[in-house]
Amino acid sequence: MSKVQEVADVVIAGRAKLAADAVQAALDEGCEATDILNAMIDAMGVVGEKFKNNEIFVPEMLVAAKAMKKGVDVLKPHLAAGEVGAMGKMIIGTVVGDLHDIGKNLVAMMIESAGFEVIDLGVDVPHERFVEAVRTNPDVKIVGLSALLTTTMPALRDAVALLNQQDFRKNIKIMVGGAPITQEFADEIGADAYTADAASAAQKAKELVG
Ligand code: B1M
Repeated sequence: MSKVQEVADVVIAGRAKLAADAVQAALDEGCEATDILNAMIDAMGVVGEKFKNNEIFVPEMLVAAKAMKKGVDVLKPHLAAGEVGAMGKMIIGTVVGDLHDIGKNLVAMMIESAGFEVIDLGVDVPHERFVEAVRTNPDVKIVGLSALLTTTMPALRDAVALLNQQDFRKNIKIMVGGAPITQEFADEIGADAYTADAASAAQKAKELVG
């Protein structure tokens, strides 16, 4: 079995204690960091399918997420490249009611490696916190909002609506993403940009401030 496949299996099985070693072994064998990352993202897709089919439940999803995080910690230095802060500041968070943070963390990591200073507000972020964060960081250029549940799409809409009402709106760009989000939805709610994955989020962030 390939070392990359072993990483995927460790994540699917939620074996958090083995994840760091499995990723390190794949790197030592010369596997590309992005291939290892993509294998872990695909593994979370498998976990999601199993959950949907009632083969596993929330605790198993949770340990898979923990395993992925341990793996990403090892990968991070191999993925990050840019000079932190050179491109400006970005605020990012997962909207209120939503606890999913792996995708948001990957987006933050890739955007940081594209040269931005990232202020991460975490998960379950009330709309007003996004506004407050811009007020305390008036030099912020981009606000990124993540939503992973169809049930938190309305929260994303409301958070963007609140940001759109602010006097500082003309100074910031709003970027949205997450599995249920589409370009059409982003346009409908008045966001400036949507991207489907972390790598294109970093690319888009550079375009938005360029
Ligand atoms: Co939850 N969960 N979960 N979950 N979970 C999903 C999302 C689900 C699709 C699983 C399924 O049913 N197949 C489903 C949602 C269904 C729906 O909305 N239609 C679901 C559900 C139902 C739930 C609960 C309601 C379960 C329950 O309690 N009964 C519950 C909700 C809790 C809450 O948030 N209030 C819940 C809980 C959890 C855990 C806490 C156990 C755990 C999260 C742990 C954590 O994040 N720390 C969890 C997990 C792990 C998942 C799955 C399996 C994996 C999510 C993930 O990390 N994916 C997920 C199934 C799946 O995704 N297939 C599932 C990997 C990650 C890299 O991808 O987050 O999509 P993703 O991020 C991508 C892109 O979306 C994009 O770039 C990222 C990187 O490429 N992106 C952006 C994300 N944000 C962006 C922002 C941008 C741009 C791009 O700009 C700002």
